[in-house]
Amino acid sequence: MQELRLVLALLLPVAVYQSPLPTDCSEVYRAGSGLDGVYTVYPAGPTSPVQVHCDMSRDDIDESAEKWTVIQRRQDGTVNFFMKWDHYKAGFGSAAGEYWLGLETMHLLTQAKSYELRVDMEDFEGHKVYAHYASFSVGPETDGYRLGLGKFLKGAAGDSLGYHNGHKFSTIDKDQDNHAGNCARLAFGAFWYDSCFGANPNGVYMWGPSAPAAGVQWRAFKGLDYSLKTMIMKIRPVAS
Ligand SMILES: [Ca+2]
Repeated sequence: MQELRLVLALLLPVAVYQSPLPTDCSEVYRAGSGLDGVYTVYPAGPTSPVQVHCDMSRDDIDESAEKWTVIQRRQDGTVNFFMKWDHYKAGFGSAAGEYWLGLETMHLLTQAKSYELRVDMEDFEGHKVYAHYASFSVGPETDGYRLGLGKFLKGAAGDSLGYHNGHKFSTIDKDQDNHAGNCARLAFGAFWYDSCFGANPNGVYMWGPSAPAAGVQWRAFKGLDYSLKTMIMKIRPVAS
């Protein structure tokens, strides 16, 4: 009897039910957290926690129950985005402020579920617009973290990202673009450059009017000589 008790005591901790760890903000929301803010998610499993900003607000247009996971955010120039490949792969910045989630995490998320993308942006005069795309995925590193983008659905920002669809990611130290030169170096950023860009969300933060092709830019909204105040890329599961 004594022995049996011992065996039970040893087995008990293993038998405790473990609730599944959230992989994105939609799952955080379903687990009962309804406020905007920073949460820990586990796209690569229990040993690899990742901090993200969750936008739990109800979309004013759609009534989707799915919630947005922010994968990139610019808002005040406090984080240096002119970084090399390893940083863009792993992610950098702070989920409470400006950050890049990381290409590997984006790949893990978007290969596990189908996601859509919305890019929110604002200029220094207070004009807020967005661009909404039907799908968003990032391929494996072995294929250069290639961008898979669905069709432009709506948004007054206009479509400046479609030009980047199907291209590999490029950084100053890893040129995978279609330009004879190095787009990351020319645009002072890192992105899914073609030859080179319509949008440059990871460009240098410049507080408004900027030198052409260097700031935080979205061509169809403010042209290529204006650096935006905010740029936020966020994804959510496609409602099934
Ligand atoms: Ca090149």
